[in-house]
This record gives sequence, C-alpha cells and structure tokens, in this order.
Amino acid sequence: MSTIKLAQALTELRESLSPVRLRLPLPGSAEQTVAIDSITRQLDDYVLPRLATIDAPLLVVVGGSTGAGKSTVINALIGRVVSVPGVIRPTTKSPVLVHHPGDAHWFEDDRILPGLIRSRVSSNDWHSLQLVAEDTLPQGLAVLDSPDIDSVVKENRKLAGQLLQAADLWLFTTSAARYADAVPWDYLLQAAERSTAVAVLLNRVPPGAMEAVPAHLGQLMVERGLAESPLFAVPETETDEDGLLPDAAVSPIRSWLATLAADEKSRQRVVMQTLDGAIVSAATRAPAVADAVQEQTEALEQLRSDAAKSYAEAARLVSVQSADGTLMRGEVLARWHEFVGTGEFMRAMEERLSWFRDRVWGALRGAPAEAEQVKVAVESGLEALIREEGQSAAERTDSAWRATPAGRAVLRELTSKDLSRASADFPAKAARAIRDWQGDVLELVSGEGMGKRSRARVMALGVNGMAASLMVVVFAHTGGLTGAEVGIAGGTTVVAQRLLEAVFGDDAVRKLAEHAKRDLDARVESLMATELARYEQALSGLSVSDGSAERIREAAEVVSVTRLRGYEPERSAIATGSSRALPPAEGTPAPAAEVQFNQVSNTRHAEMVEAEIVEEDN
Ligand SMILES: Nc1nc2c(ncn2[C@@H]2O[C@H](COP(=O)(O)OP(=O)(O)OP(=O)(O)O)[C@@H](O)[C@H]2O)c(=O)[nH]1
Ligand SMILES: [Mg+2]
Repeated sequence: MSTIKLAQALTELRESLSPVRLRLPLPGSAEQTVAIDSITRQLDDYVLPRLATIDAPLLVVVGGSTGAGKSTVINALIGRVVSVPGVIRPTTKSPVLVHHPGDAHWFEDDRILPGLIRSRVSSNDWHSLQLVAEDTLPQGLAVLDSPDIDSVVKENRKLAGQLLQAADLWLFTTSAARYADAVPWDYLLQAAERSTAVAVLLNRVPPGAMEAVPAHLGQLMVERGLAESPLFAVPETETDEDGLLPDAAVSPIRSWLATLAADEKSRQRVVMQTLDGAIVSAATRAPAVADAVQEQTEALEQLRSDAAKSYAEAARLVSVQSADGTLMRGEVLARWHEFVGTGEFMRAMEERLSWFRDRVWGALRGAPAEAEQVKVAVESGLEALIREEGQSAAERTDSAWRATPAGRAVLRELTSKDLSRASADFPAKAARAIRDWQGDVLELVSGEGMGKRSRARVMALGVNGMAASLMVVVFAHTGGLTGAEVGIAGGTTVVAQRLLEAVFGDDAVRKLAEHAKRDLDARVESLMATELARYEQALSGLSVSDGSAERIREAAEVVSVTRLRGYEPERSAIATGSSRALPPAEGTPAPAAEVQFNQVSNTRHAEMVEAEIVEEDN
C-alpha cells in the first residue's frame, strides 16, 4: 500500500481546492463553498495527518445534541469529572481530549486539528483544545468531548462538525427523548454515506422503555445504513453529587472501547474504515466543486461577452451610420447646402464639369465661416449618434446582466455605480474624440494638398472647406453606395466628392475617405472600449484562476485511482462483512442490525445494566 502516493494525491487535491473562491452567488455555489471548506478541513484535520501517522491512538469523538449527556458519559467512562456537565444549554464549548499519558505526544503537537490551540486547563474558547492525561484510559485510545452539533451557538455547531470530521470513531450520543430529532440524523446519515465508523449511545432511557426505544432506534439505524453500528442503551439513573453516573451505566461501552484499543487489528480496521470513507468522500465530492468552478467561469465569461458584444455592436452601429448617409440629414445637410449652395450645382455638375468647378471654387472661396458651420454641425451630429449608441450599449448590457442570477448579483454589489447608463463623462469624451478626428481630417487634407498639383487649389479653397468636404464624403460615400445612390441619399453631397476629385484626383479621394473613416471607427471603438472597461472592472476579482476546475477534477481522479491501487487489499477485509470494522466485545449489545431481529440480547443487556445499578444502590 502506497500511503505516500496517496498522501501526495490528497495533498494535490487539497492544494487544488485551497485557492478556490466561488464569488458569484450562482444556484448551488453556496453549497459547494461549504463542500470546499468541509473537504479541505477534513483533509487537514484528519485524512492527511492520519495517513502520515497510521499508528496514532484511535480518536473517539463523543458528539450529539446538547443535553444528551456527552460530558456526563465521558466523565463516567473516566471515573472522574474531566469535562464539566451542566444544566445550562449548551454547556460544553471548548473540546476536551482525554488520552493516556503515554500518548500525550500524539496530541500535543498540531498533527490533528491544527487550528486548535492546545491547553492543559479548561476554557470556554472555541479555538482551544484542552488535553487531559488519564492513566485509567488504555493506551492507544483517546476520547474527545465535543460541543453540541445542533447548537443555538453557531461556533459550537461549527466546531462540533469539525471535531466529528477529525474522529476515527464517532460515539454518537442521543437521548430517549430526542433520538428521532432531525439534525442528529443528518449527521448519522452523513456518517453512513461516508462509511465513518459509528457507535450510537442512547442515553437516559426510562426503565419502562428499555425494550421499545432501543429497538426502535436500532430499526431507524438499519433503515439508514447503520446496521453494522453498535448501539448502547444507557438507562436513566441518578447522578451522584459530582454529577457522575454509576459506573455500571457505562461499563459495557468502556469494555467495548478497551477491547477495540487493545486489539491492534480491530483498531486499524476502524481507522481504515473511517479514513478510507473520508478519502472516498473527498474524491467523490470534488468533481461537483469543479463543476461549480466551471459554472462560475462560464457565468463570468457570459457576462463579459454580453458586455463586449453590446459595445462592439455600438461601435458597429456608429460605423454604419457614419457611412450610410444617416448623418447627412438635418443640420449637417443644411450647413453643407449653405456651404456649397443649392441645386444649381447639381445640374451644372451633370452638364458641364468645368463650369461647375469654376462655380464651386468661386462659391467656396472666401467662405470659411460656412465651412466652420459644417464642422460644428458634423460635431454635434456625430456626437448625438455616438452618445445614443453608447447609452443603448449600457442599457443592453444592463438588461442582459439582469437576466441572469450572476449578473444581478454583480449589479447588486455595485451600489455606487449605475451601469445601466453611459458614464457621466462619456459625452465629454465623445466630443473630444470627434474634435480630435476632425483635427486629423484637417491634417489629412492639408498633407495631401502639399502635392505640387493640388497645393494651389487647396490654398484657394481653404483647408477647412476641403476637410468639411472629406467628412461629407465619409458620411455619404464610403458605405458602399454608388455615386447615384449618394446623390439620392445626400442630395448635393455628391458635390463634395466631385470637388475633392477635382483637387486630388479620384484615387486619392478614395484613399483619403477610407483613411478618415478608419480613423473615425478606431476612435469610436476606443471610446466604447473605455465604457466597456467599467463592466470588466465590475467583474474583476470575481474570477477563479484559470484551469482550476480541470486541476480539481484531475486531482480527484488521481486520488481515486491511487486509492484503488493502494488500498485494495485493506478495503476487501472491510467490505466483505466477514469481519466488521467494529467488532462486538463481550458483554456489549449487538449492532443495530441485530437489535431489530434479536431484541432479547439488547433487552438482556439493559436488564443486566439495571441489575448492576440496583446492586450498587444497595
Ligand atoms: N439523572 C441523569 N442526568 C443526566 C444523565 N445524563 C446527563 N444528565 C444530566 O443532563 C444534563 C446535561 O448533561 P451534559 O453531560 O452536560 O450534556 P452534554 O451532552 O455534554 O451537553 P452539552 O455540553 O451542552 O452539549 C446534566 O445536568 C447532566 O447531569 C443521566 O443519565 N441521568
Ligand atoms: Mg457537554
């Protein structure tokens, strides 16, 4: 059996889980967060240390509801008060671990339950573990008194769960009044599911109920997968002035535990049963954690892509509308008309190009104020378009996010920001981007106009007029429309085209227009990217690191495979049922399974205990 390889595989599983935080409240993620905590804790508190020190004493954790008599039973087992019982519920807060003095070294360091601070005095602190050396306890056996599992005190509940996960054997204590309560059964079912070694102690059974109640509890145990677990029934008796039960009440449990501790093989089998159950449980629960991690990643990816798509769409719509004539309406068109004059030009252009050129140039010369007006109109038209699309993208992203639980959760967290609207400085940024673009267009035409041929004409027309013309060409001409269509779409906008062609030549105009359009698109895209960054910011810090899900899945798989290879012989001894992990000891009741069919033995046992008590009383 290769415990080293198994320990390595389990350590890798532990490490694959430790950085995982499921930050998006998706359905089931809270459950998986609990699972991560529970698996890592059990690996740290029990599995890894147990695997490394397979010879350490058997740790029996006495768990159960408050008032069930856990502390009382431990005191009776030891024969003196080691854990103070009480009438105030819950009583025990700080766990007490009783061990043989020769076993002290197994518990004084932080081999198991590394989160608890060792102490030799009693305390009420949930972070401390009181160690009590007791030489009446057999070597190789340690008993731990735990707080209540279903406490009103949250820390008690948490600690009790943690302690039970660190146990080799649960001595689950309940009372005749409460043995059918739900919470204890949740624990017992969990134990059955994970093949944790369990013995059940039914305390405070009224004398008249010694037959019916243990039999009923035994039946419940059989039905819930605990047929192999021994069931001890302790009849209701008086405690002495120290709160101690008569010795006879617990002597069957004591002798059973002593037998277990004395027999190396039985002890090993109990350890192996619980240990292996815990390993299997970790390996089988981990894939669901991996699924949850993957769901987180996918949900985040979805949110990211919803936002990215919305803004890509915004940039695309601006790109289309700044090229299909949409902008050549209203103000821009009116100002352009003012700049170039009206229908005259159109007709003239069609008929006599040279005459047209003369007229156009004549009209343009000395009209810088009108060119400036075109520029202003373009500015506000383009700004309105970009603002509208920026706002629509915010609304689209917001509603896409609101449609998923993950998105709603992210938006809920962002109390200080409203992501359903474009950011407050978006209009200002858009205006700046447009002005910058217009600056570029101006540079573009003046750069092109430096050529020998065109220089004089550009000078004559004025750079501003040329720039305005190029913008008009961009808005009306580069969307794949033909000259005729442009004529229909933009009316006199075709004048801009002809004008520029006359100055720079056809080819150059096409290139200039393409360049200017590309430049505009790039500026709009980066504007939208700044807006998109707000959503990416909202998601930052929520992701689980790349490959986490795969790593967990693989680690769990390696644990399963290594366990099967290394544990096969050991397991078959447990699984065959030929030798139960928990052996019956002389003078103890039958396991739960037999209680149901052989109540006599249990009744006999109860009678025997009662008889001894009566004797003691006399
Ligand atoms: N007469 C009698 N009293 C008992 C018996 N078992 C427990 N008690 C009393 O019931 C009360 C609760 O017992 P504890 O031992 O403190 O119970 P516990 O399970 O440790 O409870 P928490 O520490 O709160 O989780 C105490 O007053 C005990 O003296 C019993 O068998 N007979
Ligand atoms: Mg107690």
